[in-house]
Amino acid sequence: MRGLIIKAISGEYTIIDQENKIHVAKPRGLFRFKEHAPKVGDWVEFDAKHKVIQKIAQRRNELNRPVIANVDKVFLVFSVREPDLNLRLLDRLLAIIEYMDIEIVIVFTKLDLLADRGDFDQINEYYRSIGYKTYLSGLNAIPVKEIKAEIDGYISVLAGQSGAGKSTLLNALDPSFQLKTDVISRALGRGKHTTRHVELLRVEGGWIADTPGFGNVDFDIPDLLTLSHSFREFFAHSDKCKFNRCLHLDEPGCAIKDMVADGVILHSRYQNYALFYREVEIILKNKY
Ligand SMILES: Nc1nc2c(ncn2[C@@H]2O[C@H](COP(=O)(O)OP(=O)(O)OP(=O)(O)O)[C@@H](O)[C@H]2O)c(=O)[nH]1
Ligand SMILES: [Mg+2]
Ligand SMILES: [Zn+2]
Repeated sequence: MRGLIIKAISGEYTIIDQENKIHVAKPRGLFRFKEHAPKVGDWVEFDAKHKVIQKIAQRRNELNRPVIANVDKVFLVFSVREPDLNLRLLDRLLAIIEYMDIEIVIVFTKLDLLADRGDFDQINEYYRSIGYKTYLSGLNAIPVKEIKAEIDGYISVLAGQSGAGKSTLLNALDPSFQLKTDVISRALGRGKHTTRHVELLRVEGGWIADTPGFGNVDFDIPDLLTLSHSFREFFAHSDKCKFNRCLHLDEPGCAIKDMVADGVILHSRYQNYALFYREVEIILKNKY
């Protein structure tokens, strides 16, 4: 039988088959070892009678945080207040995901807590202008219909800081999820309600995984030119730089730096790039 793994808890996998029937199975042979273990999001061949997973289909991609395979779409959920809009984490996640062949959707939450929309509207417009899809959300104004349509037909994950409103968003899509939304108990860690396993939840004809929030993710980037290209708008205009492989730092005739100075490129984007550059430089130095 063929099915999709939707949950994994201590070596036991919940699989949904093509007739929407639920099975629980364990991996056998090689799959028992961690590096070969099946993951949530895996399409597998399994023996329903003996409850064993026999084969894992080739993966399209795999994430380590959360541990999940075959992700089509990532929803980057970022609050504009409480916690304040963290553009550094947003730019970091955008750069990391850029080359994974995963579609990116940004959801800005807690718009109701913004007294003055001016700066935020400009930021939102900027991310749209460089090609990211964004949705705005707030108390009693969650774009449920639009987000459902985004999930339909895909495997998606939510990512973003703790307290950004990820679980709140999912509960609005389907109140029966009853996901815990208390920031405090999350922050305290091992609270009794805190979900620690990854699980795909059904929304329309798609699947989405809630994840605990996080504040940082490391870069795993082969070289600095790749990092510079992972900033979409830098890549788009890099042919205007004087040097072919311009990294937009100290090189003369850099079109990107000119665009930052002219206010065409968001200053925070460039600042974050420069910061990540130094970080990746150190990672690469230690690696080779
Ligand atoms: N005012 C306002 N509060 C919101 C909004 N969305 C979520 N909240 C509140 O923000 C708090 C955190 O929301 P959660 O949904 O638990 O956040 P989370 O991203 O799932 O957090 P973690 O699970 O810790 O990663 C809760 O108290 C929510 O009620 C919003 O749009 N406006
Ligand atoms: Mg949550
Ligand atoms: Zn340049």
